[in-house]
Amino acid sequence: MLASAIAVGVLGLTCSSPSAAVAPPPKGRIAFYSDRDGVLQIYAMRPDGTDALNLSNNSAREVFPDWSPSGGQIAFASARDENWEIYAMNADGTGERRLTDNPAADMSPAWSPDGSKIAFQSDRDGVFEIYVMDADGSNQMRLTESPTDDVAPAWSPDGTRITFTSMSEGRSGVYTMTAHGMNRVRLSSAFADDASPAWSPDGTTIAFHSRRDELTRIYLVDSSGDYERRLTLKSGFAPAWSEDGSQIAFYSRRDGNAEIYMMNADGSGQTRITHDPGEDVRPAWGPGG
Ligand SMILES: [Ca+2]
Ligand SMILES: [Ca+2]
Repeated sequence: MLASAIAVGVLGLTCSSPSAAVAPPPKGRIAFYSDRDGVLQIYAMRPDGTDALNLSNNSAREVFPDWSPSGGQIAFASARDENWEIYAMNADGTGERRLTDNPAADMSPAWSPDGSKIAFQSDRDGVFEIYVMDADGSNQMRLTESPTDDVAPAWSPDGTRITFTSMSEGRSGVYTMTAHGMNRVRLSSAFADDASPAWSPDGTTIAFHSRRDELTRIYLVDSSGDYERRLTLKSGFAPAWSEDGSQIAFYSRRDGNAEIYMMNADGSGQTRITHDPGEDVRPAWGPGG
């Protein structure tokens, strides 16, 4: 009797622990880009992978979506003008407008937390540097001046700092600087192709991906530069936080082709949310999530 009660207890634990790892129903919409319809385009879907819509709907390549803080608009980069330019559109794909007009590659837009500015990368002055402009494309200004590439800007939630990827010490590393381009600091400890940083909504942590052995995986580092830890054992790229900070979307080729996944912010509950033979990459989690 006692033995069977213990057995039931153990069985009960075994049954309940997988469900304990499952994330609560996620909110918001996830934008990403994919070649599922032949050419790279911007899509948005529910966090369960349903209702995926082609928003940019163009014959040119369109990549790197980023939501405005209100969720009403999406900035992205488009090759429709024969070189990369930054565009913005309403979240339903209407109202497209070009924000940059430059023969160089203008890419990786990142909306500031107050919605007034967009940081981006451009090689208009030779190598890639980080620039910032007003959200209507005016007042374009360079923030970095480094002999090697500085790319992939992302803002701190209070808008005072920008994290980015730089090649300035030989291999790519995760750095931060002030929103005016000052006080540049390297955060990640390894010279291991650390890239694609994303600041947590509470400001304490930066997620990024790094190739420290045979796989590129997702890591966290405190925004002070301390306490690095690995979140994924399988491959993972381009982490993007949900608005409440409880979950992280990313992409991985762990199942054969690039798909979007999500997980809890502690790395548990990793779940695939796209199921398409195309390349589904670079998620950006809109507000509400
Ligand atoms: Ca351009
Ligand atoms: Ca896919």
